Parts: sequence; C-alpha cells; structure tokens
Amino acid sequence: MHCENKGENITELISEVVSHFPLAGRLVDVTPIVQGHINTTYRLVTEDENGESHSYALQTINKYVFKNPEDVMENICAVTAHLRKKIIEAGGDPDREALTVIFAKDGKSYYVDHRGEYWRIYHFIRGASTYDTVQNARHLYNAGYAFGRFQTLLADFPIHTLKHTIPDFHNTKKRMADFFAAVEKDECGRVKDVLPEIEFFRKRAEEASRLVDMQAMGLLPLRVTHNDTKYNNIMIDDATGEALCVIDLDTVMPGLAAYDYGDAIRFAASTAAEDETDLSKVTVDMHLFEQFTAGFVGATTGFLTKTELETLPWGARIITLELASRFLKDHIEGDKYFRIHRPNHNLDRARNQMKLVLEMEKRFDEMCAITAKYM
Ligand code: GN1
Ligand code: MG
Repeated sequence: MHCENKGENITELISEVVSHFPLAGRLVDVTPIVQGHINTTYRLVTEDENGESHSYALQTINKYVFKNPEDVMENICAVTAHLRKKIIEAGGDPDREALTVIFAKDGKSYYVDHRGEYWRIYHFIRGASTYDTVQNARHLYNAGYAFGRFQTLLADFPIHTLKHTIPDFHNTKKRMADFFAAVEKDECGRVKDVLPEIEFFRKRAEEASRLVDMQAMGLLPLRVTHNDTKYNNIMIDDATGEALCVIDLDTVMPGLAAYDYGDAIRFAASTAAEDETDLSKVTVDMHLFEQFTAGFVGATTGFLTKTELETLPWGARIITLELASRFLKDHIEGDKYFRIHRPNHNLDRARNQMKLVLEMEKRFDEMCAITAKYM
C-alpha cells in the first residue's frame, strides 16, 4: 500500500476511511509514523465535544505481504481478546498492556476502501514510546520479559484456531530453498554481483534446518509466537521504563519460541542498526544479550521446556541467517518485499546481517553459557 504513489489526496482518503469507524469526536490531526518495512501507519488525533483529545493508530495492511488481510485481523482479534482477559485476571490495565482493535461501524475489524486497500484502527497507547535503538540496558531486560510474558499469556490460547497468515514464515529450511531458487532464476541479473554472499549461504544451508528438523521430530513444540520481535515492536512506558505492550501482531502464528527470542536478540543486541554499512560496527553486545536473556528466560521459566531453553542461542543464530537470506533474496528479486530507502538497501541489510551471523558464530560458546546461567 503506498497511497501517496497513486497520486491521491491522502488526507481526503484518510477522512473517508475514518468516517467508517466510531471514533470519539472529529479528526483534528494525522501524522505519518515512519517505522517498519511493511505496513504504513498514521497517528490520528480527534477532539470530542468536551474538547478532550483522543489518539488512534491507523494502519493499512500490506497486501503484497499479507495475501489474506481478513485472516490477519481474525488472528489479531482473537489474540488481543485473550491477552485482555489474561491481563485483567492478573490485575493489569488491558487498555495499556494490550492492543485494542476499534471495530468499524459495520462490525468488521477493518475497512476496505474503494481501491481494495485494507485499513484498521487501534487505540493509541499514550505515555509510551517505541525505540529503534536500546536507550538503556534495563529496558532490554524489560523487553525480554515482555516478549517472554507474551508467549506465557498465550500458552493456553487454542493454537489450532490461528490462521497461517504467511505460510512457512519462519520455516528456515524452506527459506533457504526459496533463496536458492531465486538465485537460480536471477530475474534482475543481480546474481553476478553477489557471488561471495551466495556462497556464505551455501555453507550454512544445512544448519538453517536445525530447529525446524527438531520440531518435525517432536523435540520442540509449536507455541503461539509473535514472529516479529523487533525492539521497536515493544512500547516502553515513558514514566517507568517498563515494557508495557507488545505491538505489531500481524505475524502472530504458531512458531518456535527460540525464534521470537532470537529475532529480538538479532535486532536489539546488535551494536549497529540493521542497515549500517560500516560492518566493523556490527557485533553482539554481550551485556545487552544477557539482559534480554535474563528477562525472557525469567518470564518463561516453568513454561518452556528444557530443550526449548537450550535452543535459544541457536534461535538467534538461525533467525539472523534467515533474515540475511530474505534481504539478499529481495535484492536479487528487485526489492519487492522490504521497503527500501536507497539503492542496494536490501543488499546492505543482507551484508549487515551476515556480519552479525559471523559475530554470533564467534561468540556462540559465550551465548550458550549466558543462556545456561539463567535456566
Ligand atoms: C519486517 O515491517 P517490520 O519492520 O515490522 C518483516 C520482519 C523482519 C523485519 C526486518 C511481515 O518487519 O519479518 O524481521 O522487517 N515482517 C514481515 O526488519 O515480513
Ligand atoms: Mg512487523
């Protein structure tokens, strides 16, 4: 979805979309929120007749990525309802600790505009912020705890009812096969320029299957996982620094606990941004690694099995390898999936993540020792 590209007046379009939702008062402000590589988000502010303002998050669902937006919303509605119940039972504040979907006036959890684009609205959680980089180590402990708690709260969710909104999303075995298929096809003639990078994946193709194979053998269970545990998908309370709420629930699906853990490590414990091109800056910050691990393991103890906990460091290594391959695949295919902001952006991201894999390989014993310490 990129309505700006279609030459339409976005303000008019948003007013039209918003008129289908029962928001409090009239729309007074729309601000785009630039974050994430997939969906487009706006913060809406309305003012009611008493002069009080209300905030909402308006999003389009990217249909290239999510082929069936209705399934995405079905999962999100079910999961947020479950979280809400659990948070109330635990004496928490469900309006701040979980996302709240605003249903459209026709009772649906989304609105489809005249071009067939899907829109949804959440309450905007006030007094909390998301961050692209870690401000202090304690925040990361809290984030680890929040992502761990997310899985724990969903432990009794009927997992079989979840729709696979992106089939095989973290099937790292299939991801590797898809990557090599794209190399074979070479639809943009870019393969000749990335031969050493491709070799990197050939060497590691087998280890990418490690956890998927363990799951197939019955050694690892499927959990209700978030599947996109980037640090900026956690809202941190401005007042307390607590990780308040897990957001971006589009990819909630059955998955492996180790990949939720690992994807968060990949993003938050890296010493550089995901697209940093000075690769000498990219390594794992072991202090942040430990903080996140302590929080995550603390929140999941008694719930995750011993084998699951033992596979956490592999989760970090393999999910980083997966993402490196996805970025390079998208570069090879002409940048159709991840939004880019400059030429070769996906290639830069791929090289960055490959460097991070190398760093994790070097520090793997240390990563395992730290994880073991908290088990
Ligand atoms: C995408 O759009 P965003 O940032 O929430 C992607 C994740 C990647 C991430 C890499 C549905 O997430 O899998 O890890 O980019 N989401 C999807 O930054 O593919
Ligand atoms: Mg996402």
